[in-house]
Amino acid sequence: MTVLDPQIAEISEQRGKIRISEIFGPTVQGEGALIGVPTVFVRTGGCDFRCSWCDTLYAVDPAFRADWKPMSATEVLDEVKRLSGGKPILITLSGGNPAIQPLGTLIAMGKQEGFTFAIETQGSIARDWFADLDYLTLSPKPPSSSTSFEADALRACIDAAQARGMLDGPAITLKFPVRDEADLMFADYVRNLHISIPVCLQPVNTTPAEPHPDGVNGVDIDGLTARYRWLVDEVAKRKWFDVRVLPQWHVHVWGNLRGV
Ligand code: MET
Repeated sequence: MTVLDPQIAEISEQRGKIRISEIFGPTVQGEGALIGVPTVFVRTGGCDFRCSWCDTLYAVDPAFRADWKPMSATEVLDEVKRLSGGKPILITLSGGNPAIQPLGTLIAMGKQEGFTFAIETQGSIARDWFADLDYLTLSPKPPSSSTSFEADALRACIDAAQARGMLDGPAITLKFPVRDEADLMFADYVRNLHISIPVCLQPVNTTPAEPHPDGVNGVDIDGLTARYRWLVDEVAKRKWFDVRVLPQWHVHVWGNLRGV
């Protein structure tokens, strides 16, 4: 009798499956170009980055790995349908870095049934299924995140999304979290590498893990509002009239609460 190594058994069982941290909604997208749009979030587990101010460590830190459930595309879509009452809705793929996961089948299956797809990713890993998305948010991480930026990887993401031509691919946005002057300079540098791509700037929630006594569910709302005002002043001063300055509206409404 051949006994299959349990680890190998687990790997072959999980092949093709998507590691899911959480699926929730319907709610609205709280930030970026699709702010306010009704959506169901599919949050995957695992990330190639570890940002200093990460607001979703439970989907990033391997310490939470046991909470990430391998699911097939059919299982994910069934759960989204259960939440949406069977009605097609925008599915927002986030993470972690969802680009790590095998999401091509889910996107193809969902589109056949009328669902639309957006993804939130840092732009470090390009996938050919980016071309099948409706919306691609690329969020390069600035110096305050303490991660390093690879211009070639970001370009590869844009090229993958536009592989069938610019007009056939997803609507792309560059979304920059900004904490300080150095982050602003970074955003300016990167946006100038891709001048045709619309830009959103948003203040960073710098204390996602340190509850603030007077805030909304632990968030320093006054601090965020002050950073938003600073960002508007900077954009005005620099005459960046082609960018959008947006809050992380979900943080103002729900704080760091999960599942909203
Ligand atoms: N990693 C993705 C991004 O950078 C998802 C949100 S960040 C936790 O946009």
